[in-house]
Amino acid sequence: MRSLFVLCIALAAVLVLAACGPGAGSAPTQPAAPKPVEVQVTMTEFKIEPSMTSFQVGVPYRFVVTNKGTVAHDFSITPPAMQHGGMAMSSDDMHKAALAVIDAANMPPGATKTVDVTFNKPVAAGEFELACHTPGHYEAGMQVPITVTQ
Ligand SMILES: [Cu+2]
Repeated sequence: MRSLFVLCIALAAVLVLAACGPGAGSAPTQPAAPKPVEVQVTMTEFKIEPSMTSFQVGVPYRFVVTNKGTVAHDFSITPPAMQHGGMAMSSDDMHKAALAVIDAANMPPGATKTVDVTFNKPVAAGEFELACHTPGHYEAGMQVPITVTQ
């Protein structure tokens, strides 16, 4: 008699588990990733013209960079070159310090490239800039300071 009781309990447990098993209820859906804010950036000889230069920490941005010039340009978000001993940064240094880079090889005249950036800390005026480090271009004026606020 007692073993029958145990069997009944076991059966009931199996039925409850089956009810909660796969197929019972749908999996929670993933929240959609926030849509990045688009920042249009136009590059020419020898100017960088961004649609904005003030950004916010934690907001995803998509830099849409178009080369409207007649030679290749590169795009980076880097500390000002003058902070590196007064000389233009080498390509290696530039890559190490950069928050984002699009190489000149990928930006021939007419090309549009995108790079996504989410700033994770505030940036004071003069700490970072949008720049082209193709030899001679930076010095010719291809740099625009940016700020990032909390
Ligand atoms: Cu350039």
